[in-house]
Amino acid sequence: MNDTIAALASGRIPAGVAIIRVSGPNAFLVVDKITAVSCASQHPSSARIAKLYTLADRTVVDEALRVVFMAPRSFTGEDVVELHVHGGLVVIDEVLELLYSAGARPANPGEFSERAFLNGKLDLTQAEAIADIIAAPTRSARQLAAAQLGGTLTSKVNSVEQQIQSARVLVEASIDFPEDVGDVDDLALGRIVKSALADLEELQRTARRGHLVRNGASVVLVGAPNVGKSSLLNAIAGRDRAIVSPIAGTTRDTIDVHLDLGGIPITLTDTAGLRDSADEIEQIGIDRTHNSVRDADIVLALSSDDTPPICLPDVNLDSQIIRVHTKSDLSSVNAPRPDTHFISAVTGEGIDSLIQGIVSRLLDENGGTSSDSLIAINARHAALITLAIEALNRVLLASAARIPADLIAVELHDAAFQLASISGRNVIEAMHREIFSRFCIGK
Ligand SMILES: Nc1nc2c(ncn2[C@@H]2O[C@H](COP(=O)(O)OP(=O)(O)OP(=O)(O)O)[C@@H](O)[C@H]2O)c(=O)[nH]1
Ligand SMILES: [Mg+2]
Repeated sequence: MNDTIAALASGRIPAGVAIIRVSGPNAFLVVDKITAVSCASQHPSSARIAKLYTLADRTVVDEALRVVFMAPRSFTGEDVVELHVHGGLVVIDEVLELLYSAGARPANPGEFSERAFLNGKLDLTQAEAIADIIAAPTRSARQLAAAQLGGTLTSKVNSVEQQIQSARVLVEASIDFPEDVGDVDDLALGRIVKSALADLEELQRTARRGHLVRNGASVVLVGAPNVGKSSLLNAIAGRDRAIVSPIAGTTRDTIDVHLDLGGIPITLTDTAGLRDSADEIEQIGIDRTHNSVRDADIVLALSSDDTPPICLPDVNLDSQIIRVHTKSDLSSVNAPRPDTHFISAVTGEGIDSLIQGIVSRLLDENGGTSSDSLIAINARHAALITLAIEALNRVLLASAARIPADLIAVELHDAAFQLASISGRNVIEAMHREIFSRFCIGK
Protein backbone atom coordinates (compact mmCIF):
# COMPACT_ATOMS: atom_id res chain seq x y z
CA MET A 1 0.00 0.00 0.00
CA ASN A 2 2.97 2.35 -0.30
CA ASP A 3 2.26 3.02 -3.96
CA THR A 4 -0.34 5.28 -5.54
CA ILE A 5 -3.14 3.90 -7.69
CA ALA A 6 -5.48 5.50 -10.23
CA ALA A 7 -8.53 4.30 -12.16
CA LEU A 8 -11.80 5.41 -13.68
CA ALA A 9 -14.38 5.14 -10.89
CA SER A 10 -17.55 5.99 -12.84
CA GLY A 11 -19.23 4.04 -15.62
CA ARG A 12 -21.06 4.12 -18.96
CA ILE A 13 -19.08 6.27 -21.37
CA PRO A 14 -19.69 8.67 -23.07
CA ALA A 15 -21.25 10.69 -20.26
CA GLY A 16 -21.29 14.32 -19.17
CA VAL A 17 -18.74 13.70 -16.47
CA ALA A 18 -16.42 10.82 -15.53
CA ILE A 19 -14.69 10.44 -12.18
CA ILE A 20 -11.05 9.38 -12.03
CA ARG A 21 -9.85 8.45 -8.57
CA VAL A 22 -6.25 8.62 -7.36
CA SER A 23 -5.29 7.18 -3.96
CA GLY A 24 -2.04 6.62 -2.09
CA PRO A 25 0.78 8.39 -0.30
CA ASN A 26 1.77 10.29 -3.47
CA ALA A 27 -1.73 11.09 -4.71
CA PHE A 28 -1.22 14.86 -4.26
CA LEU A 29 2.27 14.79 -5.81
CA VAL A 30 1.05 12.83 -8.83
CA VAL A 31 -1.90 15.17 -9.49
CA ASP A 32 0.27 18.25 -8.85
CA LYS A 33 2.43 17.22 -11.83
CA ILE A 34 -0.51 17.64 -14.22
CA THR A 35 -2.22 20.67 -12.61
CA ALA A 36 -1.05 24.25 -11.95
CA VAL A 37 -2.11 24.77 -8.31
CA SER A 38 -0.95 22.23 -5.69
CA CYS A 39 -3.46 19.90 -4.02
CA ALA A 40 -2.02 20.71 -0.58
CA SER A 41 -3.09 24.34 -1.02
CA GLN A 42 -6.69 23.24 -1.57
CA HIS A 43 -8.95 22.93 1.47
CA PRO A 44 -9.52 19.20 2.25
CA SER A 45 -12.86 17.76 1.07
CA SER A 46 -13.39 20.80 -1.17
CA ALA A 47 -13.78 21.04 -4.93
CA ARG A 48 -12.15 23.47 -7.33
CA ILE A 49 -11.72 23.79 -11.07
CA ALA A 50 -8.30 22.73 -12.33
CA LYS A 51 -6.86 22.60 -15.85
CA LEU A 52 -5.07 19.31 -16.62
CA TYR A 53 -1.81 19.66 -18.59
CA THR A 54 0.40 17.27 -20.51
CA LEU A 55 3.74 16.64 -18.82
CA ALA A 56 5.93 17.39 -21.83
CA ASP A 57 4.64 20.61 -23.42
CA ARG A 58 1.99 21.74 -20.88
CA THR A 59 -0.89 21.81 -23.35
CA VAL A 60 -4.34 21.65 -21.79
CA VAL A 61 -6.00 18.20 -22.01
CA ASP A 62 -9.22 19.02 -20.15
CA GLU A 63 -10.68 21.23 -17.46
CA ALA A 64 -11.73 19.17 -14.45
CA LEU A 65 -13.33 19.55 -11.06
CA ARG A 66 -10.70 18.49 -8.52
CA VAL A 67 -11.83 17.15 -5.13
CA VAL A 68 -9.10 16.62 -2.55
CA PHE A 69 -9.46 14.32 0.50
CA MET A 70 -6.68 14.23 3.06
CA ALA A 71 -5.79 10.99 4.90
CA PRO A 72 -7.34 9.54 6.95
CA ARG A 73 -10.60 11.32 6.02
CA SER A 74 -11.21 9.63 2.67
CA PHE A 75 -12.88 6.47 1.34
CA THR A 76 -9.57 4.56 1.35
CA GLY A 77 -8.13 6.24 4.44
CA GLU A 78 -5.26 7.51 2.24
CA ASP A 79 -4.74 10.84 0.47
CA VAL A 80 -7.27 10.78 -2.38
CA VAL A 81 -7.86 13.09 -5.32
CA GLU A 82 -10.91 12.78 -7.54
CA LEU A 83 -10.77 14.38 -10.97
CA HIS A 84 -14.21 14.92 -12.47
CA VAL A 85 -13.25 15.13 -16.14
CA HIS A 86 -15.48 15.26 -19.22
CA GLY A 87 -16.82 11.77 -19.85
CA GLY A 88 -15.34 10.94 -23.27
CA LEU A 89 -13.35 7.81 -23.99
CA VAL A 90 -10.31 9.65 -25.38
CA VAL A 91 -10.11 12.26 -22.66
CA ILE A 92 -10.39 9.61 -19.93
CA ASP A 93 -7.62 7.52 -21.54
CA GLU A 94 -5.38 10.56 -21.91
CA VAL A 95 -5.82 11.68 -18.29
CA LEU A 96 -5.19 8.16 -16.99
CA GLU A 97 -2.02 7.90 -19.12
CA LEU A 98 -0.87 11.24 -17.70
CA LEU A 99 -1.45 10.04 -14.14
CA TYR A 100 0.47 6.80 -14.85
CA SER A 101 3.37 8.79 -16.34
CA ALA A 102 3.29 11.06 -13.28
CA GLY A 103 3.86 8.11 -10.90
CA ALA A 104 0.53 6.35 -10.28
CA ARG A 105 -0.14 2.80 -11.41
CA PRO A 106 -3.43 1.28 -12.66
CA ALA A 107 -5.58 0.05 -9.77
CA ASN A 108 -6.51 -3.64 -9.61
CA PRO A 109 -10.18 -4.61 -9.37
CA GLY A 110 -11.50 -3.68 -5.91
CA GLU A 111 -8.19 -2.17 -4.83
CA PHE A 112 -9.70 1.09 -3.49
CA SER A 113 -12.11 -0.90 -1.32
CA GLU A 114 -9.32 -3.26 -0.26
CA ARG A 115 -7.31 -0.27 0.95
CA ALA A 116 -10.38 1.04 2.80
CA PHE A 117 -10.67 -2.37 4.50
CA LEU A 118 -6.96 -2.55 5.36
CA ASN A 119 -7.13 0.98 6.80
CA GLY A 120 -10.11 0.05 8.99
CA LYS A 121 -12.62 2.18 7.06
CA LEU A 122 -14.87 -0.80 6.26
CA ASP A 123 -15.22 -4.34 7.54
CA LEU A 124 -15.41 -7.20 5.06
CA THR A 125 -19.21 -7.49 5.19
CA GLN A 126 -19.49 -3.79 4.31
CA ALA A 127 -16.95 -4.15 1.49
CA GLU A 128 -18.94 -7.11 0.15
CA ALA A 129 -22.09 -4.99 0.44
CA ILE A 130 -20.54 -2.34 -1.84
CA ALA A 131 -19.85 -4.99 -4.49
CA ASP A 132 -23.40 -6.31 -4.01
CA ILE A 133 -24.92 -2.83 -4.44
CA ILE A 134 -23.04 -2.45 -7.73
CA ALA A 135 -24.01 -5.93 -8.95
CA ALA A 136 -27.60 -5.87 -7.59
CA PRO A 137 -29.90 -7.30 -10.28
CA THR A 138 -33.11 -6.22 -8.51
CA ARG A 139 -34.30 -3.51 -6.11
CA SER A 140 -34.62 -6.00 -3.32
CA ALA A 141 -30.99 -7.17 -3.83
CA ARG A 142 -29.93 -3.54 -3.63
CA GLN A 143 -32.03 -3.04 -0.50
CA LEU A 144 -30.41 -6.02 1.24
CA ALA A 145 -26.93 -4.85 0.23
CA ALA A 146 -27.61 -1.32 1.51
CA ALA A 147 -28.76 -2.76 4.86
CA GLN A 148 -25.57 -4.83 5.06
CA LEU A 149 -23.50 -1.73 4.26
CA GLY A 150 -25.31 -0.02 7.14
CA GLY A 151 -24.08 -2.82 9.43
CA THR A 152 -27.16 -5.07 9.94
CA LEU A 153 -25.11 -8.25 9.56
CA THR A 154 -22.11 -6.93 11.48
CA SER A 155 -24.23 -5.97 14.50
CA LYS A 156 -26.03 -9.34 14.52
CA VAL A 157 -22.70 -11.21 14.38
CA ASN A 158 -21.22 -8.90 17.04
CA SER A 159 -24.04 -9.72 19.42
CA VAL A 160 -23.36 -13.47 19.00
CA GLU A 161 -19.64 -12.83 19.49
CA GLN A 162 -20.45 -11.08 22.77
CA GLN A 163 -22.43 -14.10 23.95
CA ILE A 164 -19.50 -16.37 23.11
CA GLN A 165 -17.20 -13.96 24.91
CA SER A 166 -19.28 -14.23 28.08
CA ALA A 167 -19.18 -18.05 27.78
CA ARG A 168 -15.40 -17.84 27.47
CA VAL A 169 -15.19 -15.69 30.60
CA LEU A 170 -17.21 -18.31 32.47
CA VAL A 171 -14.98 -21.19 31.32
CA GLU A 172 -11.66 -19.40 31.60
CA ALA A 173 -12.43 -18.16 35.13
CA SER A 174 -12.77 -21.75 36.28
CA ILE A 175 -9.47 -22.63 34.54
CA ASP A 176 -7.56 -19.65 35.98
CA PHE A 177 -9.12 -19.52 39.46
CA PRO A 178 -10.27 -23.07 40.24
CA GLU A 179 -10.22 -22.49 44.02
CA ASP A 180 -12.40 -19.37 43.89
CA VAL A 181 -14.73 -20.24 41.01
CA GLY A 182 -14.91 -24.05 41.11
CA ASP A 183 -16.18 -26.11 38.17
CA VAL A 184 -17.74 -24.53 35.09
CA ASP A 185 -21.40 -23.69 35.68
CA ASP A 186 -22.76 -26.07 33.02
CA LEU A 187 -26.28 -24.72 33.24
CA ALA A 188 -25.22 -21.11 32.66
CA LEU A 189 -22.80 -22.18 29.91
CA GLY A 190 -25.53 -24.24 28.20
CA ARG A 191 -27.95 -21.30 28.32
CA ILE A 192 -25.51 -18.90 26.68
CA VAL A 193 -24.33 -21.38 24.03
CA LYS A 194 -27.88 -22.40 23.09
CA SER A 195 -28.92 -18.79 22.69
CA ALA A 196 -25.87 -18.12 20.47
CA LEU A 197 -26.71 -21.25 18.46
CA ALA A 198 -30.31 -20.11 17.96
CA ASP A 199 -29.12 -16.74 16.65
CA LEU A 200 -26.61 -18.39 14.29
CA GLU A 201 -29.21 -20.83 12.98
CA GLU A 202 -31.54 -17.93 12.28
CA LEU A 203 -28.77 -16.23 10.31
CA GLN A 204 -28.06 -19.49 8.47
CA ARG A 205 -31.67 -19.64 7.31
CA THR A 206 -31.14 -16.41 5.37
CA ALA A 207 -28.50 -18.06 3.16
CA ARG A 208 -31.04 -19.45 0.71
CA ARG A 209 -32.59 -16.02 0.21
CA GLY A 210 -29.11 -14.47 -0.09
CA HIS A 211 -28.14 -16.95 -2.79
CA LEU A 212 -31.38 -16.45 -4.73
CA VAL A 213 -31.36 -12.66 -4.50
CA ARG A 214 -27.73 -12.45 -5.65
CA ASN A 215 -27.66 -15.26 -8.23
CA GLY A 216 -31.27 -15.63 -9.32
CA ALA A 217 -33.10 -18.80 -10.28
CA SER A 218 -34.27 -20.52 -13.42
CA VAL A 219 -37.88 -21.52 -13.98
CA VAL A 220 -38.72 -23.68 -17.01
CA LEU A 221 -42.13 -24.27 -18.60
CA VAL A 222 -42.66 -27.79 -19.95
CA GLY A 223 -45.56 -29.74 -21.35
CA ALA A 224 -46.99 -31.29 -24.48
CA PRO A 225 -47.45 -29.15 -27.59
CA ASN A 226 -50.38 -26.70 -27.44
CA VAL A 227 -50.86 -26.97 -23.67
CA GLY A 228 -50.29 -23.21 -23.34
CA LYS A 229 -46.62 -22.80 -22.37
CA SER A 230 -45.92 -19.76 -24.53
CA SER A 231 -49.21 -18.17 -23.48
CA LEU A 232 -48.29 -18.63 -19.82
CA LEU A 233 -44.79 -17.20 -20.39
CA ASN A 234 -46.35 -14.11 -21.96
CA ALA A 235 -48.91 -13.80 -19.12
CA ILE A 236 -46.21 -13.98 -16.40
CA ALA A 237 -43.87 -11.65 -18.30
CA GLY A 238 -46.71 -9.20 -19.01
CA ARG A 239 -45.74 -8.88 -22.68
CA ASP A 240 -45.93 -10.87 -25.92
CA ARG A 241 -42.47 -12.40 -25.96
CA ALA A 242 -43.21 -15.84 -27.44
CA ILE A 243 -45.34 -16.70 -30.49
CA VAL A 244 -48.68 -18.29 -29.59
CA SER A 245 -50.73 -20.28 -32.12
CA PRO A 246 -53.20 -23.16 -32.22
CA ILE A 247 -50.69 -25.15 -34.30
CA ALA A 248 -49.02 -27.81 -32.15
CA GLY A 249 -45.23 -27.47 -32.30
CA THR A 250 -45.14 -23.67 -32.68
CA THR A 251 -42.23 -23.13 -30.28
CA ARG A 252 -39.12 -24.79 -31.71
CA ASP A 253 -36.37 -23.32 -29.55
CA THR A 254 -36.03 -22.25 -25.92
CA ILE A 255 -36.96 -18.61 -25.21
CA ASP A 256 -35.72 -16.81 -22.07
CA VAL A 257 -37.26 -13.80 -20.36
CA HIS A 258 -35.64 -12.13 -17.36
CA LEU A 259 -38.01 -11.04 -14.60
CA ASP A 260 -38.04 -9.83 -11.03
CA LEU A 261 -40.44 -12.10 -9.17
CA GLY A 262 -40.80 -11.16 -5.50
CA GLY A 263 -37.30 -9.64 -5.52
CA ILE A 264 -35.67 -12.73 -7.02
CA PRO A 265 -34.11 -12.34 -10.49
CA ILE A 266 -35.75 -15.11 -12.48
CA THR A 267 -34.94 -16.49 -15.91
CA LEU A 268 -38.23 -17.91 -17.20
CA THR A 269 -37.76 -20.29 -20.12
CA ASP A 270 -40.37 -21.34 -22.68
CA THR A 271 -39.58 -24.64 -24.40
CA ALA A 272 -40.55 -26.74 -27.37
CA GLY A 273 -43.52 -29.01 -26.55
CA LEU A 274 -42.48 -32.58 -25.69
CA ARG A 275 -43.70 -35.27 -28.07
CA ASP A 276 -42.25 -37.97 -30.32
CA SER A 277 -41.32 -36.18 -33.50
CA ALA A 278 -39.76 -37.27 -36.75
CA ASP A 279 -39.00 -33.64 -37.64
CA GLU A 280 -35.25 -33.17 -37.22
CA ILE A 281 -35.45 -29.49 -36.18
CA GLU A 282 -38.28 -30.10 -33.74
CA GLN A 283 -36.26 -32.94 -32.21
CA ILE A 284 -33.30 -30.58 -31.64
CA GLY A 285 -35.71 -28.22 -29.84
CA ILE A 286 -37.01 -31.10 -27.71
CA ASP A 287 -33.41 -32.04 -26.76
CA ARG A 288 -32.94 -28.41 -25.64
CA THR A 289 -36.10 -28.69 -23.53
CA HIS A 290 -34.53 -31.66 -21.69
CA ASN A 291 -31.29 -29.69 -21.13
CA SER A 292 -33.23 -26.72 -19.71
CA VAL A 293 -35.17 -29.01 -17.38
CA ARG A 294 -31.92 -30.54 -16.07
CA ASP A 295 -30.55 -27.06 -15.17
CA ALA A 296 -33.83 -25.70 -13.74
CA ASP A 297 -34.46 -24.71 -10.14
CA ILE A 298 -38.20 -24.99 -10.73
CA VAL A 299 -40.07 -26.82 -13.48
CA LEU A 300 -43.61 -25.72 -14.26
CA ALA A 301 -45.23 -28.93 -15.56
CA LEU A 302 -48.26 -27.99 -17.63
CA SER A 303 -51.32 -30.05 -18.45
CA SER A 304 -54.91 -29.22 -19.44
CA ASP A 305 -58.27 -30.96 -19.77
CA ASP A 306 -57.30 -32.42 -23.14
CA THR A 307 -53.50 -32.64 -22.64
CA PRO A 308 -52.29 -35.10 -20.00
CA PRO A 309 -49.20 -34.32 -17.89
CA ILE A 310 -45.95 -35.46 -19.46
CA CYS A 311 -43.50 -37.69 -17.68
CA LEU A 312 -40.36 -35.80 -16.58
CA PRO A 313 -37.42 -38.21 -16.41
CA ASP A 314 -34.90 -35.35 -16.04
CA VAL A 315 -36.34 -34.08 -12.76
CA ASN A 316 -34.87 -35.66 -9.65
CA LEU A 317 -36.81 -33.95 -6.93
CA ASP A 318 -40.53 -33.48 -6.50
CA SER A 319 -39.70 -30.17 -4.82
CA GLN A 320 -38.50 -28.93 -8.22
CA ILE A 321 -41.92 -29.42 -9.86
CA ILE A 322 -44.92 -27.13 -9.72
CA ARG A 323 -47.98 -28.60 -11.46
CA VAL A 324 -50.11 -26.25 -13.51
CA HIS A 325 -53.50 -26.96 -15.12
CA THR A 326 -53.90 -24.52 -18.01
CA LYS A 327 -56.89 -23.05 -19.86
CA SER A 328 -59.09 -22.92 -16.73
CA ASP A 329 -61.54 -20.78 -18.69
CA LEU A 330 -62.27 -23.77 -20.96
CA SER A 331 -62.05 -26.42 -18.25
CA SER A 332 -64.81 -28.74 -17.09
CA VAL A 333 -62.81 -29.64 -13.99
CA ASN A 334 -64.60 -28.25 -10.93
CA ALA A 335 -62.16 -29.16 -8.19
CA PRO A 336 -58.55 -29.21 -9.38
CA ARG A 337 -56.03 -31.21 -7.32
CA PRO A 338 -54.83 -29.20 -4.32
CA ASP A 339 -51.20 -29.46 -5.45
CA THR A 340 -52.05 -28.03 -8.88
CA HIS A 341 -52.32 -24.37 -9.89
CA PHE A 342 -55.40 -23.73 -12.01
CA ILE A 343 -54.66 -20.90 -14.42
CA SER A 344 -55.88 -19.15 -17.53
CA ALA A 345 -53.56 -17.11 -19.70
CA VAL A 346 -56.68 -15.59 -21.28
CA THR A 347 -58.58 -14.39 -18.17
CA GLY A 348 -55.53 -14.11 -15.89
CA GLU A 349 -57.08 -16.47 -13.32
CA GLY A 350 -54.48 -18.00 -11.00
CA ILE A 351 -51.44 -16.20 -12.48
CA ASP A 352 -50.67 -14.09 -9.38
CA SER A 353 -51.06 -17.05 -7.09
CA LEU A 354 -48.78 -19.12 -9.37
CA ILE A 355 -46.12 -16.37 -9.17
CA GLN A 356 -46.42 -16.40 -5.38
CA GLY A 357 -46.18 -20.19 -5.43
CA ILE A 358 -42.94 -20.01 -7.43
CA VAL A 359 -41.39 -17.47 -5.05
CA SER A 360 -42.37 -19.28 -1.90
CA ARG A 361 -41.23 -22.64 -3.29
CA LEU A 362 -37.84 -21.10 -4.06
CA LEU A 363 -37.52 -19.52 -0.62
CA ASP A 364 -38.96 -22.34 1.46
CA GLU A 365 -37.05 -25.12 -0.19
CA ASN A 366 -34.18 -25.05 2.29
CA GLY A 367 -35.91 -24.07 5.48
CA GLY A 368 -37.61 -20.77 4.79
CA THR A 369 -36.73 -17.20 5.51
CA SER A 370 -35.55 -15.45 8.62
CA SER A 371 -37.73 -13.15 10.62
CA ASP A 372 -35.12 -10.48 9.93
CA SER A 373 -35.85 -9.86 6.27
CA LEU A 374 -33.05 -7.32 5.86
CA ILE A 375 -30.29 -9.88 6.30
CA ALA A 376 -29.36 -12.37 3.59
CA ILE A 377 -25.94 -13.90 4.11
CA ASN A 378 -23.65 -15.00 1.28
CA ALA A 379 -21.83 -18.31 0.79
CA ARG A 380 -18.68 -17.11 2.61
CA HIS A 381 -20.68 -16.06 5.68
CA ALA A 382 -22.67 -19.33 5.57
CA ALA A 383 -19.51 -21.46 5.54
CA LEU A 384 -18.06 -19.60 8.55
CA ILE A 385 -21.36 -19.74 10.46
CA THR A 386 -21.53 -23.51 9.85
CA LEU A 387 -18.05 -23.89 11.39
CA ALA A 388 -19.06 -21.73 14.37
CA ILE A 389 -22.24 -23.79 14.86
CA GLU A 390 -20.21 -27.01 14.78
CA ALA A 391 -17.78 -25.65 17.39
CA LEU A 392 -20.63 -24.56 19.67
CA ASN A 393 -22.31 -27.96 19.36
CA ARG A 394 -19.00 -29.52 20.45
CA VAL A 395 -19.06 -27.20 23.48
CA LEU A 396 -22.48 -28.56 24.49
CA LEU A 397 -21.34 -32.17 24.01
CA ALA A 398 -18.10 -31.58 25.92
CA SER A 399 -19.91 -29.86 28.76
CA ALA A 400 -22.45 -32.73 29.00
CA ALA A 401 -19.59 -35.28 29.03
CA ARG A 402 -17.81 -33.26 31.73
CA ILE A 403 -14.74 -32.88 29.53
CA PRO A 404 -12.02 -30.63 31.08
CA ALA A 405 -12.66 -26.89 30.84
CA ASP A 406 -9.55 -26.13 28.81
CA LEU A 407 -10.87 -28.25 25.92
CA ILE A 408 -14.21 -26.43 26.08
CA ALA A 409 -12.27 -23.14 25.97
CA VAL A 410 -10.57 -24.27 22.74
CA GLU A 411 -13.95 -24.88 21.06
CA LEU A 412 -15.28 -21.51 22.20
CA HIS A 413 -12.15 -19.87 20.84
CA ASP A 414 -12.72 -21.66 17.53
CA ALA A 415 -16.34 -20.44 17.32
CA ALA A 416 -15.26 -16.87 18.08
CA PHE A 417 -12.49 -17.09 15.47
CA GLN A 418 -14.93 -18.19 12.73
CA LEU A 419 -17.29 -15.31 13.53
CA ALA A 420 -14.46 -12.76 13.60
CA SER A 421 -13.59 -13.91 10.06
CA ILE A 422 -17.02 -12.70 8.87
CA SER A 423 -16.09 -9.07 9.53
CA GLY A 424 -12.51 -9.86 8.51
CA ARG A 425 -10.78 -8.83 11.70
CA ASN A 426 -8.57 -11.92 11.46
CA VAL A 427 -8.69 -12.77 7.77
CA ILE A 428 -5.42 -13.73 6.17
CA GLU A 429 -4.34 -11.74 3.15
CA ALA A 430 -4.87 -14.48 0.54
CA MET A 431 -8.50 -14.65 1.51
CA HIS A 432 -9.32 -10.96 1.36
CA ARG A 433 -7.44 -10.63 -1.95
CA GLU A 434 -9.76 -13.29 -3.33
CA ILE A 435 -12.80 -11.31 -2.17
CA PHE A 436 -11.66 -7.95 -3.58
CA SER A 437 -10.54 -9.40 -6.92
CA ARG A 438 -14.25 -9.94 -7.70
CA PHE A 439 -14.91 -6.18 -7.52
CA CYS A 440 -14.85 -3.96 -10.56
CA ILE A 441 -11.90 -1.71 -11.35
CA GLY A 442 -12.22 1.74 -9.82
CA LYS A 443 -14.10 0.51 -6.74
N1 LIG B 1 -58.92 -20.28 -23.92
C1 LIG B 1 -57.64 -20.37 -23.69
N2 LIG B 1 -56.79 -20.65 -24.69
C2 LIG B 1 -55.47 -20.74 -24.41
C3 LIG B 1 -54.96 -20.54 -23.10
N3 LIG B 1 -53.62 -20.72 -23.15
C4 LIG B 1 -53.31 -21.00 -24.42
N4 LIG B 1 -54.42 -21.03 -25.18
C5 LIG B 1 -54.49 -21.32 -26.61
O1 LIG B 1 -53.90 -22.58 -26.84
C6 LIG B 1 -53.19 -22.60 -28.07
C7 LIG B 1 -51.71 -23.04 -27.84
O2 LIG B 1 -51.11 -22.07 -26.98
P1 LIG B 1 -49.54 -21.90 -26.90
O3 LIG B 1 -49.28 -20.98 -25.79
O4 LIG B 1 -48.97 -21.55 -28.24
O5 LIG B 1 -49.13 -23.38 -26.51
P2 LIG B 1 -47.67 -24.01 -26.38
O6 LIG B 1 -47.72 -24.97 -25.27
O7 LIG B 1 -46.66 -22.94 -26.33
O8 LIG B 1 -47.54 -24.81 -27.74
P3 LIG B 1 -46.23 -25.26 -28.55
O9 LIG B 1 -45.33 -24.06 -28.68
O10 LIG B 1 -46.76 -25.71 -29.84
O11 LIG B 1 -45.60 -26.37 -27.79
C8 LIG B 1 -53.29 -21.19 -28.64
O12 LIG B 1 -54.32 -21.15 -29.57
C9 LIG B 1 -53.67 -20.33 -27.44
O13 LIG B 1 -54.40 -19.19 -27.75
C10 LIG B 1 -55.90 -20.24 -22.07
O14 LIG B 1 -55.57 -20.06 -20.89
N5 LIG B 1 -57.20 -20.18 -22.41
MG1 LIG C 1 -45.07 -22.47 -27.53
